[in-house]
Amino acid sequence: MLDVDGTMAETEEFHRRAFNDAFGHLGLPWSWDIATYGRLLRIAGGRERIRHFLNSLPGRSVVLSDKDINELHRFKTRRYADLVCSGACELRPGVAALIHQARDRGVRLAIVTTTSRDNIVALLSRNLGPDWKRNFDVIVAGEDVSKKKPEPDAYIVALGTLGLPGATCLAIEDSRNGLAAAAAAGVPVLITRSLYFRDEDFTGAAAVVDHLVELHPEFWFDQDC
Ligand code: XBP
Ligand code: MG
Repeated sequence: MLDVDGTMAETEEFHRRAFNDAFGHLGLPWSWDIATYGRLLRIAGGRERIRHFLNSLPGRSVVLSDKDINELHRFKTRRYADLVCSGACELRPGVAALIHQARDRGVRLAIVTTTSRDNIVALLSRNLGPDWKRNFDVIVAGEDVSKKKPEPDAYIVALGTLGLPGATCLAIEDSRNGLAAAAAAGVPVLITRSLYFRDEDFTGAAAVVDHLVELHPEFWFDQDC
C-alpha cells in the first residue's frame, strides 16, 4: 500500500512552490519557506494546512472564507500539475521497479494518500505513462475520506476494497502521520525516509530505510502491498 507524497516521489517542494505561487496569484502576502512548510506538513491536506496557517496568524489578521480557500487550493493544484508535468519530479529510486515487479508477479498494489486525486494523476501519468492506473487495484485519495492521516480512514477504505486484513499487507510511508494511520488500521509499515521527515522518530515501524533500492526484490513478494 503506497503513500504518494514523500514516498513515491519527493513532491513536497513542488507543493510548497505551488502554494506560494497561489498566494502570489491571489495577492496574499505569504511565502512559506522550507522551515515553515516543514512545520505545516504535520497537517495533512492542503486546504486544512491553509486553514491551520490562517488560524496561526497573529490576531488572525487575514480571514478567508471556505470558498476563498477552495479557490486558492484549486489554483495551487493546477500549478502543482504544471510543475510536475514539466518532468522535474521523478519517482524516488526503486519505486518504478517495485510497481512493475509487483504487477509482473500479480501482487496487488494500492495507493493510499491524503493528497488530491488530481495530484496523483499528474505525478503518475508523467512518470508511469498514460495507462499508469493499470498498476493499481485501489486508489484512495484525500477526497475519498472525511478524516485524513493520521486517522486510519484511507487505509480502512483501501483494505475494504482489497478485501484483505491489514496484517497481510504492507504500507510504505514517509511520515509519522502515515505511520500512525496505517498502524491504526493494523497494517505493518515500512518507512522510506523523505527530505521533510528524514529525522523523525519512526518507532513502531516494521522497518526504516532511506530508499526502496536498499531492499532486495525478494523482500517484497510474499504478500500483497
Ligand atoms: C501529503 C499531504 C498532502 C500534500 C499536498 O499526502 O498531506 O496534503 O502535502 O496535497 P500523502 P494537497 O503523504 O498522504 O501522499 O494540497 O492536494 O492536499
Ligand atoms: Mg507522505
